[in-house]
Amino acid sequence: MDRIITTHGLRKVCEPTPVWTFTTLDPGGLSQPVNALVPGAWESIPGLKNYRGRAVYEKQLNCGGTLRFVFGGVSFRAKVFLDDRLLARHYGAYTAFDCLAEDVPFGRHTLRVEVDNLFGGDSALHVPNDYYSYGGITRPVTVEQLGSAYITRLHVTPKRRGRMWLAQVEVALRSISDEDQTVDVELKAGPGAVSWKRRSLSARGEITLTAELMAPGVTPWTPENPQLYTAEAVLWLEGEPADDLRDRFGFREVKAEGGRLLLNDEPILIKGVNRHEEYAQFGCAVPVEAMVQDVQLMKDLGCNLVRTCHYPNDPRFLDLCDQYGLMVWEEAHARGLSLQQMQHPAFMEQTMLCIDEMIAQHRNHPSIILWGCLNECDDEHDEGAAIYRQCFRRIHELDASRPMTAALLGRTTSQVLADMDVVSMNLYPLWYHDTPVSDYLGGIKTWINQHGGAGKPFIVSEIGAGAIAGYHDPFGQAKWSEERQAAILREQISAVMAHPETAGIILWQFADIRLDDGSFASRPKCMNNKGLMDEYRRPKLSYAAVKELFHR
Ligand code: ADA
Repeated sequence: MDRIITTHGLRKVCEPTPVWTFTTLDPGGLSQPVNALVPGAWESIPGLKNYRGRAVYEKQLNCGGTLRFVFGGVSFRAKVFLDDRLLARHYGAYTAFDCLAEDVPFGRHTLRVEVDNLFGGDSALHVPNDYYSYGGITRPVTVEQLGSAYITRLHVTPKRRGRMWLAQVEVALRSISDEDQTVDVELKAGPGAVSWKRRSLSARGEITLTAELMAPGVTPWTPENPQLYTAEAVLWLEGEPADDLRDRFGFREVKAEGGRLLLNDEPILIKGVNRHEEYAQFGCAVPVEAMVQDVQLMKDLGCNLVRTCHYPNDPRFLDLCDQYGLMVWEEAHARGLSLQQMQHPAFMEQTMLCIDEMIAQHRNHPSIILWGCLNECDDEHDEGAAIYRQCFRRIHELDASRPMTAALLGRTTSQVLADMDVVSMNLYPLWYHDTPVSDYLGGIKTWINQHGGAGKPFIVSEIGAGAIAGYHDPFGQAKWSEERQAAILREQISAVMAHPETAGIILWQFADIRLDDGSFASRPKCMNNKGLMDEYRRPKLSYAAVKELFHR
């Protein structure tokens, strides 16, 4: 299923069985249809490791009535058809989308999804990059059966007033009937409850109900004690419970104040890793078992935060972070785009869509303490800086309850420091250049303070070094050896932790990741090899070095 929690007790939800018929349409594909796993990346199918093109997934379903199809993630363009009727189109691999099919006669129907992962054309965010843009239906698909109205959204925002916790709740309903209806809604959120009686829901209309609930006696969510609560909304039609939606949330407050990041008013020092959602033979369709293991490995390393570089993650991973007490910096999709790439005609629309979907879909997760966007894009020209500001504004408009940030390229040219809640920079001393870490960090921080970043928390959002797993130099001198990587990480971590003005460090990166073949000349094995582990999570020497320093 699409979550590790139950989101509906009343609404009928099923997951189609996992084997779909799969046909490639372009050269380099397969000569005939095969069985393929959903969710799955097609690169896992023998012969398709490098397939970039179009493909069709088909599934026979026995269904009828009013159906809602929810796609957790399709990489990276999708067109959804039910019996040849186009229901939806979506761009972007890393957020969910849904579509409705009304009055479907009960019987056998074909769900067809046309998918492609072709670069170029309208694609502004998925471009050849320092990670791989996979192909396929890569996150779970669910099919829901709806009545004449349903709950589209349930958001809970924890608030603190003095010593008292409150839950601000928002429930949205949509009618899928041609007649006006009168509805009742009941909502519970932790210890609080509210009900709305006899509300009018016009034909095909939508309403949003809001309330502020007191939450006496609750235990706040912290990484050490990740206490979670359930919120549940029930929609009543004609005196009968007709639909429901549940989610989990936590009571916690995040603030950026006086140069520090505060969680429930306590300063936090971030010790984190950057994790790409990817696992050796499964590509970006990471099985939940491997997600659990990743979270356990991060806890073992002594991490308190994971950054979902460079896109929103599978909600099952976020559920696990909520539950295990791992804080999250969740980031909208975009990595290293030049001004010209940011001026692609589709860039703004695709970026805003990703921000909107990420926040709407993930905002209840208490583990998310920071929203991020636009990793290392153009922030030094007026036009690029203006785009950063638009994204920051959009994030704040949608959710002002968390600080926002962006991992900037570590250079002294940024124009957006004054616009961010938290200043973050990616720095690679001792890897891409040999400046001693503390000199480099000191210089950058002084510049930040003089250019709009003074008084804001400062995070080193990436730092690290490469190593080819299994390549050794007992003297620790050879570039790409495990020994040298471990030695560099020791120096980097010690210097950042010793700097009085840093709110934390996020290492690049958790595990090695795959790249396009185009990277062969600069990235050995066509991988980004700066992982503390290889792509199968086999630890390099740096794992133990980081573990020791992070547990101090
Ligand atoms: C950047 C970028 C990462 C990765 C890293 C590296 O900081 O944000 O995606 O490419 O550099 O390995 O050089």
